[in-house]
Amino acid sequence: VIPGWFSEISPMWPGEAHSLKVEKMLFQGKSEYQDVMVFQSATYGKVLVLDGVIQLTERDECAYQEMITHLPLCSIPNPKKVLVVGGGDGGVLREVARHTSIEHIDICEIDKMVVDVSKEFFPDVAVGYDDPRVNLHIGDGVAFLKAAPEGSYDAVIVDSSDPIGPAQELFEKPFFESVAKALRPGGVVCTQAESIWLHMHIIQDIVANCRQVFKGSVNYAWTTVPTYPSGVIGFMLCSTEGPKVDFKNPVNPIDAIDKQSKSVGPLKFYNKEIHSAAFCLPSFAKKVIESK
Ligand code: AAT
Repeated sequence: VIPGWFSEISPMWPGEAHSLKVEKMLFQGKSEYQDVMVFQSATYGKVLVLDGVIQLTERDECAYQEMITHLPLCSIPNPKKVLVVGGGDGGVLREVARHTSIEHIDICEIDKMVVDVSKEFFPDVAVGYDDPRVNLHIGDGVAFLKAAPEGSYDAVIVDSSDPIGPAQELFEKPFFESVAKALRPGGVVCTQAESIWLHMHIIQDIVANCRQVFKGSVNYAWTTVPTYPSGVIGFMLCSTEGPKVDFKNPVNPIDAIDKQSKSVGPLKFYNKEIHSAAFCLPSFAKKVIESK
């Protein structure tokens, strides 16, 4: 550990630790679920850390939040009702709200401290909460989905932390089964699905489970996020039985919508070329994912 630097150390990426220079510590607290920390970094703006793991930095959060949101929402026509699981910082809400077709947004975040801290330190991210279509539920996403009415959502976005700690069950088959039940026929889910460089074994399990649960299409996409472990992160994109969803060829282009989103500024990362490119996998990953 280097004095004055934050190093992200975890058994989920043994033998390596990405470090950021700390300019100023802004918040350190302990919620019912996890350690919560915010610091000003020298080169990535403010950083939100939960249990020692970076959740977002101001500089690169766009890459993650835009992709996890628009990959699913641009893949279906006219999304109206969306559920976000996790995502307490509000960044995914900000992105969902760009879609003018959306009528109702539920968010189920387990930790109220994440919401409060984000509103205090990350106003450009937590701006997502300002949209009147947003309904915040504080609670466990697993329980929320079990109780959700059947067939009610067009899309579910699972913006979850890593599977050590409160998010563990969000990576397991029973959770995917309740997601599938809560979606309408031909509805879509996009879940945070870790790194092809570090977590091929986890990805393999997620893919195997999703192929059993989701009877439409099952795809893996990925993006670059410099402050996430190994610099990349992936998403599992699946659809339920019903109208076919071709994730690689978006049917709901964001270009027109983007020009309208004056309050939050234009998209910084997502575009239609990067949407399709996100599904191109390196050979080693393709071999494992497509054989599952
Ligand atoms: N958008 C920032 C990126 C995140 S945030 C993940 C959120 O999921 C956290 O706010 C956490 O409190 C919440 N969470 C964890 N478990 C649950 C649960 N069971 N139900 C509801 N919300 C939950 C993800 C960063 C990925 C990091 C990659 N290394």
